[in-house]
Amino acid sequence: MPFTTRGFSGRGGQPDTRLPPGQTMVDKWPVLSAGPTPHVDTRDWELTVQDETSTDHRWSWDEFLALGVEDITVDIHCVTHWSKLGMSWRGVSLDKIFENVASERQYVLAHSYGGYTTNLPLEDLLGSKAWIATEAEGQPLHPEHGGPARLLVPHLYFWKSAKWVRGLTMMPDNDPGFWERYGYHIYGDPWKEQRYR
Ligand SMILES: Nc1nc2c(c(=O)[nH]1)N[C@H]1C(S)=C(S)[C@@H](COP(=O)(O)O)O[C@H]1N2
Ligand SMILES: [Mo]
Repeated sequence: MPFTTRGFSGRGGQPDTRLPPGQTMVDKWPVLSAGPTPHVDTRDWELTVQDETSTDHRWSWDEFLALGVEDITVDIHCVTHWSKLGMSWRGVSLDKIFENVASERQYVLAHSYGGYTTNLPLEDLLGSKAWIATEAEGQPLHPEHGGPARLLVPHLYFWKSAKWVRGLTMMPDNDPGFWERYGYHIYGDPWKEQRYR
């Protein structure tokens, strides 16, 4: 058994019932990046949401933090079979971001500094299920882990949690992002083992 009997403070009960099929627990936090780590200064950082209007929604770093940060404890599951349970994070809920966005479009393409993209249904970003995280385990997010800010969508495989996020584009269709075009599952539910197509 890969589990230990230490306490876990996150949602959803005991570690064994919190580990999706085919996953193994890790203590160390692996780094998985498809390319080099972009180094983005918070003075230059900007988040944009692009919808069907011609005007983008934009937040500077300070404007973004002023939306309100919250602390959450969640489990994360990587498609390469590791899970890290009970991670503490700080970030801005996507509900706050989308409060001021009125779009008819039901899908989102998240894009990152460095060019990475991933697609998600809008409803998976709303309802206190997803954040743009700025801290993990009590520390500002290390650049390798997506600092200064990354998407955090813990109920889907971790490739959906775009590191170095810089924008969200509203899409009428569920167009695939970077890994999805290479054969990763279009949705990526770890409890249904939606790893590859
Ligand atoms: N911008 C960007 N985001 C990314 C990736 C990437 O290569 N680039 N990799 C994804 C994958 S496959 C995983 S498992 C997680 C890894 O995050 P970590 O390096 O903080 O563990 O980031 C996801 N987000
Ligand atoms: Mo991954």
